[in-house]
Amino acid sequence: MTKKIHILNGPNLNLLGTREGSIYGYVTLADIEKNCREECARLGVELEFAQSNHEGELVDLIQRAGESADGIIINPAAYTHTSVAIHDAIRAVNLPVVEVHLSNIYAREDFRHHSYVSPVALGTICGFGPAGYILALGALTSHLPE
Ligand code: CA2
Repeated sequence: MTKKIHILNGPNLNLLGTREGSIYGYVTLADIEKNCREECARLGVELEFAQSNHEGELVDLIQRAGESADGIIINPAAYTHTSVAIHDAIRAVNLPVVEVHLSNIYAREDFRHHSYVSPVALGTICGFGPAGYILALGALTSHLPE
């Protein structure tokens, strides 16, 4: 059966490409989605792509992925550093999760150095900009059983 991956994006990532270009670059979230769709077609996997500014909605999206997806890629954005709810939701769904950050969170402010998601993730990719999503797709699909 065709594998299905959900890519979830947290708060303010809808603003990508419109401001803070010196930190996050000039690529929009729509550009990232397009690149991910092309990569998924190449890899032969189905993709659902979503963004929310709301913690509870991200929890709902993780639970929904738990019902139908084979794996999750998530950029939890600021909730990375604050959300026990997202940590618990990832634990509960028992799916492989790859955490992605555009920036290198360890080269930034101290408050970004801790992630509530990393301990429940298969792995984390950070600092490679939008290419991180493509790297995560490769890492996750190669981890999924045939
Ligand atoms: O580097 C990443 O991908 C982050 O997850 C981005 C989050 C930040 O809180 C994390 O520490 C690292 C912020 C996303 C906000 O994106 C914006 C984009 C354009 C303008 C303003 C914010």
